[in-house]
Amino acid sequence: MDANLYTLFERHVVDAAAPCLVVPNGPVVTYGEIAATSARIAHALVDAGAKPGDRIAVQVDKVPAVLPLYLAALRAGLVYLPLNTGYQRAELEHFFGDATPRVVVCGSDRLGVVAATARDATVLTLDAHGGELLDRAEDRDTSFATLARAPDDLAAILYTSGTTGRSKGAMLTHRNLASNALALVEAWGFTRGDVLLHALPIYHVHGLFVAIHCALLSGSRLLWLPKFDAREVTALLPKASVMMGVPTFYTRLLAEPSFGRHASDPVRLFVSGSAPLLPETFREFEGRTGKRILERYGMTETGMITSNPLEGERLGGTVGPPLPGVSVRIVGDDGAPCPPGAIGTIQVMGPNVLKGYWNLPEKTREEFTADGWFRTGDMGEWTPGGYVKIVGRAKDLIISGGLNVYPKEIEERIDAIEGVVESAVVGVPHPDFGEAVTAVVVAKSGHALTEASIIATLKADIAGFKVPKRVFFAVELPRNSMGKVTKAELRRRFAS
Ligand code: MCA
Ligand code: AMP
Repeated sequence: MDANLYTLFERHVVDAAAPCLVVPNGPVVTYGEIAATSARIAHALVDAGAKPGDRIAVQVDKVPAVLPLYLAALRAGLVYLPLNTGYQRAELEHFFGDATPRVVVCGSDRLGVVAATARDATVLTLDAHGGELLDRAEDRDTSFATLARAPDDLAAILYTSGTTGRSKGAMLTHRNLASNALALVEAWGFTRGDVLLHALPIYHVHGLFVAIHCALLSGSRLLWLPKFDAREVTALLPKASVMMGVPTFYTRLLAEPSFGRHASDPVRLFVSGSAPLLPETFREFEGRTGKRILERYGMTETGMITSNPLEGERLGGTVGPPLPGVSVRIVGDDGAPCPPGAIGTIQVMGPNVLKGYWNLPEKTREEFTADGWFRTGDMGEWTPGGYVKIVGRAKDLIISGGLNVYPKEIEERIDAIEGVVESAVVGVPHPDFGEAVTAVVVAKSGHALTEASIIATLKADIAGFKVPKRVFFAVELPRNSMGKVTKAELRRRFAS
């Protein structure tokens, strides 16, 4: 049987005239129109030379046409490779060099840098008002024979940064995405009547797969916002029934004076994930709205792993039990399963777990145990009731506003700046982003470096969210007896 994820979506469309994507004060796009546009775009991509299995990289603003573009890629059997719009030249060079996309779709403001970095690809523009991709698609047929795919064929590659400082491409199959989407629709009770307020970016698992797939598989509608703005979201929430967000969305809503029961009462479900939701945010939100945020836990490599329940008790500070079909184990240093209350590393197995890392068979082997479990790099424990509680990370990772930053990548860039002896990058608590990327730099004597000059140098090369919010200078970095920089000490020292 055809395992193409698009075929699964198509099977769930009961009313082609029903709205699928609604832009406030803008167009309403029906399921039928999305299908027709995706067919036209699929023809245009095939004409551009894209063959099944080819990668199509997409670095565009959150314009409505991204949705049919994503579906067109699935229909044509291509491998969708979404890229954060903040990525700069150095990052793009790595992604394009590694994934060798056949087609790159980008905003016209990015055309110069994309054309210079994706040399062997056909580059097509896509903006709010059109672009070459839509020009080429315009007169094409509104039907397209979706290519049959096997369950293990790739649907997407999502780059995720790593401890080595180099991003690696997580290969996600049609089975990975379909199994997770079906589990979430069931677990979160999505039905045709739902309206999902969508303010997340569409180049990560959260906004692209978790949110969009829930809507497409339930025939519900997406209330499509280009980005999160607390006041606008407060005004629109009465029109929605579900909102998904990172913890920063919730802290910003709580800081918004107009946010209260008028906004939250019509919403049946608030979901949070991608970063830890502080217990005080969970409590404050319940106090203000009478509703408990449903926190879930996931990874790019695995999709969603656990979720607090829709019915039943949602516990702040926990991420709930494993989703149906997903197995989780928490193991100690000796590899033995931990009893409730004992901390260990979290491992996952199931149809949701990635096929491997693109071009990195060795890395793929490392991240799986001998008996086939995927190592998340997160530390956790079971509650007596079978919920997972995440207590920390074994990996040296900073999560800022739901976006991952690996210190090593930033340290390498800072160390390459003239006048720097060495550096250490840590995450310190931040009221808005949860954690803030913070650098501590040891400079050569007589250097002319300043905090502003280091930040400016980094901004030219890498995405803004990775650039340290603060840079401090130190005479030396604290080290333990093994000579390793003691980051815990730096975090303590610079926490305030
Ligand atoms: C933007 N900036 C940030 C961040 N976002 N700095 C640190 N951390 C961030 N997350 C910087 C920009 O570079 C810019 O810097 C300045 O802030 C303003 O940019 P702007 O775009 O206006 O920011 P914003 O609109 O306030 O965005 C903050 C945000 C956004 C709403 C929290 O980052 C966001 O939507 N985050 C969600 C990320 C997400 O979807 N994560 C899911 C990953 P300057 O002014 O200096 O240029 S998937 C995942 O993690 C797994 C699978 C899971 O479980 O979901
Ligand atoms: P990413 O690589 O962007 O997919 O981020 C995945 C990582 O985000 C996980 O390994 C966790 O460290 C973190 N994460 C996701 N959801 C949660 C959550 N609800 N609580 C704590 N950490 C989370």
